[in-house]
Amino acid sequence: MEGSCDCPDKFTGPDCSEQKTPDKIEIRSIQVTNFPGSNEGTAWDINDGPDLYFRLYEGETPLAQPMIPVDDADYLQDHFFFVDQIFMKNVLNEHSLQLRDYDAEDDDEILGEVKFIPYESNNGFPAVITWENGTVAFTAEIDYIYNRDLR
Ligand SMILES: [Ca+2]
Ligand SMILES: [Ca+2]
Repeated sequence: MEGSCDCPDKFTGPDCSEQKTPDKIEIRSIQVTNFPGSNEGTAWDINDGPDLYFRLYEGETPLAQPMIPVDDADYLQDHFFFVDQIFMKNVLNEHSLQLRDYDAEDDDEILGEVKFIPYESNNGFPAVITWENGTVAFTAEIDYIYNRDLR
Protein backbone atom coordinates (compact mmCIF):
# COMPACT_ATOMS: atom_id res chain seq x y z
CA MET A 1 0.00 0.00 0.00
CA GLU A 2 3.07 2.27 -0.38
CA GLY A 3 2.74 4.12 2.85
CA SER A 4 -0.89 5.02 2.29
CA CYS A 5 -1.62 3.88 5.84
CA ASP A 6 0.09 7.07 7.03
CA CYS A 7 -2.53 9.25 5.38
CA PRO A 8 -5.26 10.88 7.45
CA ASP A 9 -8.66 9.19 7.50
CA LYS A 10 -10.51 9.19 4.18
CA PHE A 11 -7.43 10.12 2.13
CA THR A 12 -4.96 8.08 0.11
CA GLY A 13 -2.41 8.36 -2.69
CA PRO A 14 1.30 9.23 -2.75
CA ASP A 15 0.74 12.65 -1.24
CA CYS A 16 -2.48 11.78 0.61
CA SER A 17 -4.46 14.16 -1.59
CA GLU A 18 -6.84 11.59 -3.08
CA GLN A 19 -10.17 11.04 -1.38
CA LYS A 20 -11.06 7.46 -0.56
CA THR A 21 -14.47 6.55 -1.92
CA PRO A 22 -16.72 5.63 1.01
CA ASP A 23 -18.57 2.32 1.08
CA LYS A 24 -21.76 4.14 1.85
CA ILE A 25 -23.13 7.55 2.73
CA GLU A 26 -25.63 7.99 5.51
CA ILE A 27 -28.22 10.76 5.40
CA ARG A 28 -28.48 11.85 9.03
CA SER A 29 -31.04 14.60 8.50
CA ILE A 30 -32.79 16.06 5.53
CA GLN A 31 -34.90 19.15 5.01
CA VAL A 32 -36.59 20.77 2.06
CA THR A 33 -35.38 24.35 1.63
CA ASN A 34 -37.15 25.35 -1.56
CA PHE A 35 -40.25 24.31 -3.47
CA PRO A 36 -42.76 26.05 -5.75
CA GLY A 37 -45.59 27.82 -3.92
CA SER A 38 -48.09 26.69 -6.55
CA ASN A 39 -48.47 24.37 -9.49
CA GLU A 40 -48.15 27.01 -12.23
CA GLY A 41 -50.66 29.22 -10.44
CA THR A 42 -52.90 26.48 -9.03
CA ALA A 43 -52.65 25.72 -5.32
CA TRP A 44 -51.22 22.30 -4.43
CA ASP A 45 -54.08 21.89 -1.95
CA ILE A 46 -57.30 23.90 -2.15
CA ASN A 47 -57.54 25.06 1.45
CA ASP A 48 -54.03 24.86 2.84
CA GLY A 49 -50.43 24.06 2.01
CA PRO A 50 -49.14 20.84 0.45
CA ASP A 51 -48.39 17.84 2.66
CA LEU A 52 -44.81 17.20 1.76
CA TYR A 53 -42.73 14.08 1.75
CA PHE A 54 -39.89 12.85 -0.41
CA ARG A 55 -39.00 9.64 -2.16
CA LEU A 56 -35.34 8.81 -2.57
CA TYR A 57 -34.47 6.53 -5.48
CA GLU A 58 -31.28 4.91 -6.68
CA GLY A 59 -32.00 4.75 -10.39
CA GLU A 60 -35.54 3.34 -10.47
CA THR A 61 -35.28 1.62 -7.08
CA PRO A 62 -36.99 3.34 -4.14
CA LEU A 63 -34.67 3.59 -1.13
CA ALA A 64 -36.38 5.70 1.49
CA GLN A 65 -39.10 8.12 2.43
CA PRO A 66 -40.03 9.92 5.66
CA MET A 67 -42.20 8.29 8.30
CA ILE A 68 -44.87 11.01 8.03
CA PRO A 69 -45.46 13.97 5.72
CA VAL A 70 -44.94 17.60 6.73
CA ASP A 71 -48.57 18.77 6.80
CA ASP A 72 -49.55 22.06 5.18
CA ALA A 73 -46.04 23.19 4.37
CA ASP A 74 -45.30 26.89 3.88
CA TYR A 75 -43.09 27.46 0.83
CA LEU A 76 -41.40 30.41 2.57
CA GLN A 77 -40.02 28.12 5.26
CA ASP A 78 -37.63 25.19 5.50
CA HIS A 79 -39.04 21.90 6.75
CA PHE A 80 -37.22 18.95 8.32
CA PHE A 81 -38.48 15.45 7.61
CA PHE A 82 -38.78 12.68 10.18
CA VAL A 83 -36.48 9.97 8.90
CA ASP A 84 -34.96 6.75 10.14
CA GLN A 85 -31.40 5.92 9.11
CA ILE A 86 -30.96 6.24 5.35
CA PHE A 87 -27.96 4.68 3.63
CA MET A 88 -26.88 5.15 0.05
CA LYS A 89 -24.66 2.16 -0.76
CA ASN A 90 -23.78 2.84 -4.37
CA VAL A 91 -22.40 6.30 -3.88
CA LEU A 92 -21.33 6.79 -7.50
CA ASN A 93 -24.72 5.86 -8.99
CA GLU A 94 -27.31 8.44 -9.94
CA HIS A 95 -29.93 9.01 -7.26
CA SER A 96 -33.01 11.17 -7.32
CA LEU A 97 -35.11 12.90 -4.70
CA GLN A 98 -38.75 13.47 -5.55
CA LEU A 99 -40.69 16.02 -3.53
CA ARG A 100 -44.34 14.92 -3.33
CA ASP A 101 -47.65 16.20 -1.96
CA TYR A 102 -49.61 13.55 -0.09
CA ASP A 103 -53.27 13.53 -1.13
CA ALA A 104 -55.59 11.07 0.58
CA GLU A 105 -58.07 10.95 -2.29
CA ASP A 106 -55.97 11.62 -5.39
CA ASP A 107 -52.67 10.59 -6.82
CA ASP A 108 -49.88 12.37 -5.01
CA GLU A 109 -48.47 15.28 -6.99
CA ILE A 110 -44.78 15.61 -7.67
CA LEU A 111 -43.55 19.13 -6.92
CA GLY A 112 -40.11 18.54 -8.33
CA GLU A 113 -37.28 16.06 -8.66
CA VAL A 114 -33.54 16.49 -8.16
CA LYS A 115 -31.02 14.07 -9.64
CA PHE A 116 -27.58 13.76 -8.06
CA ILE A 117 -24.57 11.55 -7.51
CA PRO A 118 -24.12 11.17 -3.73
CA TYR A 119 -20.31 11.23 -3.75
CA GLU A 120 -17.86 13.60 -5.38
CA SER A 121 -14.19 12.66 -5.34
CA ASN A 122 -12.85 16.19 -5.09
CA ASN A 123 -15.13 18.14 -2.77
CA GLY A 124 -13.44 17.61 0.60
CA PHE A 125 -16.21 15.54 2.25
CA PRO A 126 -18.75 18.22 3.15
CA ALA A 127 -20.87 17.30 6.19
CA VAL A 128 -23.78 19.35 4.86
CA ILE A 129 -24.78 19.15 1.23
CA THR A 130 -27.48 20.71 -0.95
CA TRP A 131 -29.18 18.92 -3.81
CA GLU A 132 -31.20 21.30 -5.99
CA ASN A 133 -32.39 21.92 -9.51
CA GLY A 134 -33.73 25.50 -9.38
CA THR A 135 -37.27 24.35 -8.53
CA VAL A 136 -36.78 22.24 -5.43
CA ALA A 137 -33.86 22.12 -3.01
CA PHE A 138 -32.96 19.70 -0.25
CA THR A 139 -30.25 20.18 2.37
CA ALA A 140 -28.90 17.09 4.11
CA GLU A 141 -26.40 16.27 6.84
CA ILE A 142 -24.38 13.30 5.69
CA ASP A 143 -21.74 10.89 7.00
CA TYR A 144 -19.16 9.01 4.97
CA ILE A 145 -18.90 5.39 6.09
CA TYR A 146 -16.07 2.92 5.42
CA ASN A 147 -16.50 -0.76 6.09
CA ARG A 148 -13.40 -0.83 8.26
CA ASP A 149 -15.30 1.46 10.66
CA LEU A 150 -17.66 -1.43 11.40
CA ARG A 151 -16.42 -3.43 14.32
CA1 LIG B 1 -52.69 20.17 2.95
CA1 LIG C 1 -52.23 17.31 -0.18
